[in-house]
Amino acid sequence: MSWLRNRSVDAKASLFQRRRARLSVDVLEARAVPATMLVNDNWFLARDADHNGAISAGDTVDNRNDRGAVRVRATFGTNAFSYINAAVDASTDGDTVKVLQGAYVGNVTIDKSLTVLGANANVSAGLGAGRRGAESIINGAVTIDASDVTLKGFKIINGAHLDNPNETLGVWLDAGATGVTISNNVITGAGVGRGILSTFNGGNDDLTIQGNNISGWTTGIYNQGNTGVVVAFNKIHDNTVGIGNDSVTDLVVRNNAIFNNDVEGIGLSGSNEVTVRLNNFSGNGLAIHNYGGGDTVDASLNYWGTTNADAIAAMVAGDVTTSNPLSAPVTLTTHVFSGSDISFVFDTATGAFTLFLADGTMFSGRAHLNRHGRLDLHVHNRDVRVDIKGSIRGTLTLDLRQGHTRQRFTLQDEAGSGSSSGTPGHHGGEHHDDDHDDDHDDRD
Ligand SMILES: [Ca+2]
Ligand SMILES: [Ca+2]
Repeated sequence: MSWLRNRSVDAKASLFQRRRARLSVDVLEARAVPATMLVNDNWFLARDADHNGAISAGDTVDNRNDRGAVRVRATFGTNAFSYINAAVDASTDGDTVKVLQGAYVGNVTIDKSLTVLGANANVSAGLGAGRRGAESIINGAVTIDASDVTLKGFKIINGAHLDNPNETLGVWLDAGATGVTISNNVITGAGVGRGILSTFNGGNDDLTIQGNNISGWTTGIYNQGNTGVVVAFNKIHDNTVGIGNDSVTDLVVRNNAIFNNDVEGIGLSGSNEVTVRLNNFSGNGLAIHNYGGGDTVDASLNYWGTTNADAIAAMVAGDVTTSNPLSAPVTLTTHVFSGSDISFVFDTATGAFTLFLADGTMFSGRAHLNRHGRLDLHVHNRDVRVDIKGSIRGTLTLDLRQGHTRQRFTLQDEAGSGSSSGTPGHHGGEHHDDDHDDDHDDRD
């Protein structure tokens, strides 16, 4: 009896296992490996499958017509296309569209969660730009009409007039597109329109604009009604307004070069939780204009070309605090550590530091960073002695002695907030460290 029962149980178990096995196969099939689609403007016909003498679906094509490019080979109509929109049509969420060097005329619409890469995807065009190779040039407007889209490494010129927002645009974020990253692009207008426009009250939250060179627009970047916007490591210049912000919440503008914008570098109205830090401002009508209706803008720790308080005050309008102006321009490797009104600005490449104490005392000089990323710094003048110890990759401790009083502060690396994924094309590697905390969270 027991044998029978056991056999019966075993039979059920094995049937169950078979079902499970089949189920798990189904799951694997549903989790298709993300595909990569290639786009080129000048494919070479390597094998003419249908012998029609022209590039057609099913033919093998390669990119030997692109001088100096790494050779790729693909099947036309399957994973090789001549138009970006055709590659998007053939893709599913999570896929990558790689657009090879060349000229692409006409508007592009990205309506799936895709990573869309131009030829310079890994080379910054912004602050501390790398050496860019031949570009993937889009002459027209790019509409992003899906969440979690990455648009990276293009040269977008002129833009185009789009009927729906009734604007000339380089990149338009359609309503509801969240988690979008626009990085390492050159976005150049012909003097009108917006380089990057979010939809007013369109919920374009968690937007990252990083490593771009944006010029030649009425407004370089126009954020409208979104929450969680990071604008970092860009060059934003020669626009009427560099960055316009209406009703934006949680905006970080950091490590940008913002220059020669006719009316203002940054304009804000009705915007809250705004931090403008570690930027270089020069030659703008106004550097920052807060038109009101929102919080005071925290614009401490920027480089204004001067540390003269009156001269800096003349560069801003509205409620803007401009404390602790930097005495040297921000570079790609400038970090700021802060805690309890104390700020320590340090350039990992040059060792230049400036230390701002809460009472207005300021020290500057050079410090040695050892190859393990540890800093051990002693600063003193007649009245004050400061010892800073710790890792440049996260936390520093600061001991401050003034006469008989002694205080200890913990300073956090501010760059951990959002400016990660960095600075592709940069070899210093410091900004990868900024990812550390996020990576740790992912593992948890
Ligand atoms: Ca053919
Ligand atoms: Ca090409």
